Amino acid sequence: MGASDFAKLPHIGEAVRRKEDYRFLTGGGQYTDDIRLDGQLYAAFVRSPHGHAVVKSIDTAAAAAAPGVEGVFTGADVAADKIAGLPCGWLITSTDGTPMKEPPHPVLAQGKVRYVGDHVAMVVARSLEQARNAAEMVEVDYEVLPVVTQVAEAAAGQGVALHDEAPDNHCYKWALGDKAAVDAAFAKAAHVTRLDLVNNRLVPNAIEPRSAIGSYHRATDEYTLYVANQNPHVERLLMTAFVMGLPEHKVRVIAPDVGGGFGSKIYLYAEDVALTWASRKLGGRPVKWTADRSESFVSDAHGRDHVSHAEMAMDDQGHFLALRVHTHAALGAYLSTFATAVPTILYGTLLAGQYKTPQIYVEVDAWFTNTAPVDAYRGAGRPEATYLLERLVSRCGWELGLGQDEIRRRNLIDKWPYQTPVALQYDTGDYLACLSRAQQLADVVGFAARRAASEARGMRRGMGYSSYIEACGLAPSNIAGALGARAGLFECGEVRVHPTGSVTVFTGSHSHGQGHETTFAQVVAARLGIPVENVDIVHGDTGRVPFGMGTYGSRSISVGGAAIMRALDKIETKAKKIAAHLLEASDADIEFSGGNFTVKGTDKSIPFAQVALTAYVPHNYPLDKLEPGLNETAFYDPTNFTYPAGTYICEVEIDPATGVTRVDRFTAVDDFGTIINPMIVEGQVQGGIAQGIGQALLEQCVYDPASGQLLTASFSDYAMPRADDMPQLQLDTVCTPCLHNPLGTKGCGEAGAIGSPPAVINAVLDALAPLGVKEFDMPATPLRVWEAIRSAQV
Ligand code: MCN
Repeated sequence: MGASDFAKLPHIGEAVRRKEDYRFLTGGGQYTDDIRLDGQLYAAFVRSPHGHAVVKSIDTAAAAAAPGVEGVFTGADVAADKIAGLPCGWLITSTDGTPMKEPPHPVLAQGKVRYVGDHVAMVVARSLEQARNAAEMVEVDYEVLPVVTQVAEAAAGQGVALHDEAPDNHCYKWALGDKAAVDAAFAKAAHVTRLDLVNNRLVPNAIEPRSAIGSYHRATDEYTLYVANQNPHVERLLMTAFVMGLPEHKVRVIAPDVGGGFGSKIYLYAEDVALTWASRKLGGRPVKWTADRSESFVSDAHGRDHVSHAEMAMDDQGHFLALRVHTHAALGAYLSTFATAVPTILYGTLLAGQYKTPQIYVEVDAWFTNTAPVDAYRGAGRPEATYLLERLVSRCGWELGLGQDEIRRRNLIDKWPYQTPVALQYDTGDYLACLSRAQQLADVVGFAARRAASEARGMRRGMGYSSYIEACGLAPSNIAGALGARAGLFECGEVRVHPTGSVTVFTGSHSHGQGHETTFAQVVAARLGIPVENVDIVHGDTGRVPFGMGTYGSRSISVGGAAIMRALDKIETKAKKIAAHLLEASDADIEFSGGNFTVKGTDKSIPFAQVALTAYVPHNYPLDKLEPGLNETAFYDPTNFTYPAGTYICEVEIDPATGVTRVDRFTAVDDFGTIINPMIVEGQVQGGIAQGIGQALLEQCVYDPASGQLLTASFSDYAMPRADDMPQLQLDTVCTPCLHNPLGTKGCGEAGAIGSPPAVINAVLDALAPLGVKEFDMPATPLRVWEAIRSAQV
């Protein structure tokens, strides 16, 4: 079935209420911490209080003798059992052809700690309180070392070396694009716009903190790991093949209900390995750990943390000739699972944005710093690219005396497919339609009057644009492999039709807030012509789902959903053969529509449920030609990314006396191709914009540069966006269906977080321009805005 026929099916585009919400709203969800296994023990981790130190000795005697303690484990125990370090999933090759520096990432510290929160020891006891009390008794003798926490300092060289393997803390230098062509274009430019900017470090802060239970079964020599994770099959693969040296089939990873991830739960974390390993050491008793919020702040992978310089060369009409970018990216103390791909493949390739910039050259230096590891956080590389480009484009307009819309209009791509100079080929889109619709919805025409009204009240008002593009559904495996991926990027789906015609789908995608139980059921119900209630979705269990690559990069509907569509094709093909037999017609004459199999040109017809029953009660059945049963599995490896795009327009009002910035209006017009469930998509966009506004106005993860202490380690110091920080959003969509997947969908899960920060900051700059403010870095807290106004006036 083609994407255009698919879009016309019933249930597609319908705001079906979320099937999973009954469970969640009535307290029936089962999160990892809700699970209580027989004889379950509790772990507490001893974490480094220092940003950088030699571990001279660890005395575990008092802890081991404390009440209820069943085991105390250190790096020495892990090493004695030959548990390897955590692997990095993406190999980046430096411009000089050398591989990135890949220092060991131990499960428990081996002689040194490298950030506040680094794992030093694990105490396991009969109760959580006993484990925590005993953890306090572990005596660690540290020799404190100097730290380097800021990426700019790391780049400048501070004489602090985190790893012997990278004495200058440099992990790699990566580049993309034709440098000579870019230099030549700059040489003949009529105007060059330059910009320095910082992309602030963020802490993901999912509602459910990380949690895991490791459990070893002596009788079968098998392990089960329950874990709040977005990616159970990959977690299992990495843990078995790379870290513990176990056969994969001996380990089952279950990621049950998960309360948000936003990227922070894609990875294999040290705790997951330590718990699984410790359960065996303790005779098979399960070992549980759940992070408290402070622990999450110091130990979850953080996001962003870039320092960049960008330059745009233009002709005298404001047409872009070339873009040149240099970025310093922080990786933190160790390489997290996808850390190296974020500031490279997921960043540099997005720098064309929506524009016909003929030449682009980007260079990225990535550095180890004495901080928590940095990895994907909602958008992963694409928000950093969009922030840089959209800030730069608005500035180009301001410098040339062109409006933010005009500079964009002059440069927008208007023909597809479009090959960018940074490797991607956009399949389809209509960027101008998004921009025009956003302007209409945002009432751009009325802005001048609103600005005048604000000024009459002593306030400043500004409008900011951002026309983002992103690449979702990481693809295809062979190209990703050539770019350094150490895993495939397909997805797997199994469709099991039961004898009564109801269906269970097993998907390798994982839903942790995105509503897959509803939207995937809509896809299946639409294809089979059955009610949405008759379809159940199973995810997050390597013991039940054949295989999977998990959920990140807004890939689930476009890759996971496409795998299910492939399995449905196979179901339809087989079901037609069964129907042909029942209807005494040839296979080729059977049509399937609206849940009925019909002989072409006749009224002879039977329903899907009858075919399903026949498949399992094969009395009148072509047993000589066809196996009984109706159960099909498919793998789908996309041929390209999907490219959602849109224009966001933000209007802020600023009180110049206090620096308080309020987002007054926010308009988002997105193109997600065919939309399965507009209500869920709207929720995704709202959530993403809330996180983007959080980054732009409030959130900033700060390490003390002198001591390496995390200064923003709780919600008192790290401001998350709240309901009253959010304006009423004006949302709409434009639809150009994706051309290379069978649903026509493009991902929507990250768009809001990608498109919104530059819209907000461009609005702040627009508001403050009359006061002389030209530079501004996120977040626009009252103090920073007030200081910017004051320093512009001296
Ligand atoms: N959808 C649709 N029509 C489309 C596109 C998507 O109906 N054209 C639906 C999908 O079927 C799915 C939802 O929208 O139910 C999101 O789909 P998709 O864009 O494929 O994204 P994923 O499901 O792969 O989710 C991942 C994405 C990412 S990368 C982050 S980070 C993120 C996000 O989703 N983390 C989230 N949204 C989140 N939402 C919640 N509540 N919690 C998180 O941790």
